[in-house]
Amino acid sequence: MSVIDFYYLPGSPPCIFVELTGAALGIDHRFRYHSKDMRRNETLEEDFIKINPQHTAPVIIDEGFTLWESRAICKYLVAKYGKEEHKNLYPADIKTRAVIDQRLDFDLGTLYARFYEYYYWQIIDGSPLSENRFKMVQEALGFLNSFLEGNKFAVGSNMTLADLNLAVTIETMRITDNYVQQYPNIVRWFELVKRTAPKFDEILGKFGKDHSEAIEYYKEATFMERAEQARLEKS
Ligand SMILES: N[C@@H](CCC(=O)N[C@@H](CS)C(=O)NCC(=O)O)C(=O)O
Repeated sequence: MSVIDFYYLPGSPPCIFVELTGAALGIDHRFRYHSKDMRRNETLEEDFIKINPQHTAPVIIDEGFTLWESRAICKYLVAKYGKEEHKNLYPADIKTRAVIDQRLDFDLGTLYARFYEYYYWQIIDGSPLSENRFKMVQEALGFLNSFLEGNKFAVGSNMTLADLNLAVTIETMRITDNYVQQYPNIVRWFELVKRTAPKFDEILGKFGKDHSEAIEYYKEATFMERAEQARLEKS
């Protein structure tokens, strides 16, 4: 049985999406985990930059094939390791697949992107939380709530990669400040994904703990302040 090298960052939403996909495919036991801790600037180390010049996690190396970007990784894992019973995660049907891609792109470019702009900048450079940015998050949540109207899952009646990806974003919002509660379709759907996705509670439980620890760490000094500190120590 071949191993899949999995470079991840504790408390990172895109890494958790890959982990959930691995569990849904029943291949998570193949993952050889390499933790890269941002708090120690480990993503900027030379060995990691050689693997991924963009220095982001997740990254997988599968039989010599290197890939980063969580959505690309998850599609690859389904294509390579999905058995018949896993095909619904990213089915071959062109239209179904196109709508799954739409939802994944919606998360990448709108839902998670807006949450990132709103929430993570306070950790990156100390910017205060902005009312206007929060409104953009609320608008995106409204979009998701409307996509779920009349749909069991994010795309039709089966759980797909779109559900795993979106559920990680929603969980990240839930553990930081639970304004998601105001969107009834999201609440109903999230509970269903939680019950359906293998190892959801176990994986997300660990994620919550790691995420909170990272947030606490950056409360003392922002990411940029710490990066500058590290740069001065090196010079
Ligand atoms: N769009 C990328 C985002 C990856 C990303 O930004 N990862 C962050 C952690 S959440 C990271 O590795 N940051 C460390 C760095 O940029 O050095 C994906 O979905 O994989």
